[in-house]
Amino acid sequence: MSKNIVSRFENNPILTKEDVPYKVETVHNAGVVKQEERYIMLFRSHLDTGRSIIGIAESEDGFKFKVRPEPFMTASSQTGFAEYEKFGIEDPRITLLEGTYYITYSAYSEYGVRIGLAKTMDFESVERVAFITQADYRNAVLFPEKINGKYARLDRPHTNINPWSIWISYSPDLIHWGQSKLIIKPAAYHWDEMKIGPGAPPIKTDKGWLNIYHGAFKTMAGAVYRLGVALHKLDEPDKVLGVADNWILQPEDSSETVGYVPNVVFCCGAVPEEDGTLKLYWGAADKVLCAGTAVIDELVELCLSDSRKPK
Ligand code: BMA
Repeated sequence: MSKNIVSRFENNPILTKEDVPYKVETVHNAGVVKQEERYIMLFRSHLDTGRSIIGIAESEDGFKFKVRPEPFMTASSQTGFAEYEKFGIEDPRITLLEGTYYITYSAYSEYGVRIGLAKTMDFESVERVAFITQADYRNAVLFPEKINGKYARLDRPHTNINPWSIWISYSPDLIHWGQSKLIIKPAAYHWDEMKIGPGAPPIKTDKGWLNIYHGAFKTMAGAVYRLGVALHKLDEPDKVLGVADNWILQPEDSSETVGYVPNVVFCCGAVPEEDGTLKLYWGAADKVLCAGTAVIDELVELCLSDSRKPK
């Protein structure tokens, strides 16, 4: 059943390096939002140094994107930010929160990887706000509204003791974060046993917050990255109502199984539509960008009916 839960767009990949008017080696992990009637995408590209920058593309239908002539964000030269972004910026996620678009991204430097927060009102200019973690964290996604008077986020810290898991934290101002808790752990000898991390920013549904996350499974030929879903209680998102036992998408098409890093589908964004579907975007094999659709109620149902314990 889970195999067909996501329908791939027939003309995948939707974006490749050939579509980018400046020199890049890849187009992959991307955050996407719908702004009035247009879709805005922020996507990661590797440069030939192996370091990453973030480009911007626009679309009317959510599938056919046109890339703007200049990148949207590159490693900062601003005091306070530059020394932590020297090795590049990766994997942008976008959340519309109180009328502002917030962007979380992974900032790499010799000191490790940490989460940067930036904001824009219009996707014309962008302003860095702060680093919101120390090293080593990746995959931070903001909830699109305050919950019980606080901002909330999911993220994934690194540790050698426990398999890398999904945590929640809260903040009064988006800058200072605390009340952190581990809420979902990889399941032993399962598709996501090696590590998991948040994917798209949480999507509000009647039954809870839908969390589309990635999970990795170690093989003799490297890790296989798949996507899964979990549901969190609306007014208490650290309570996980269910984690779907099976993945919703795995590498199958040749663009997903062969590329820069084989066997990867990696999600940083999904757009809920008024008709109850969502558009899902994933970096395929860390080389190109693919898209598909799913029915939100079906994803929610998987979390509730075919679920396993969160930890
Ligand atoms: C993760 C991140 C992602 C990447 C994935 C597959 O650890 O680095 O940006 O897409 O690995 O290589």
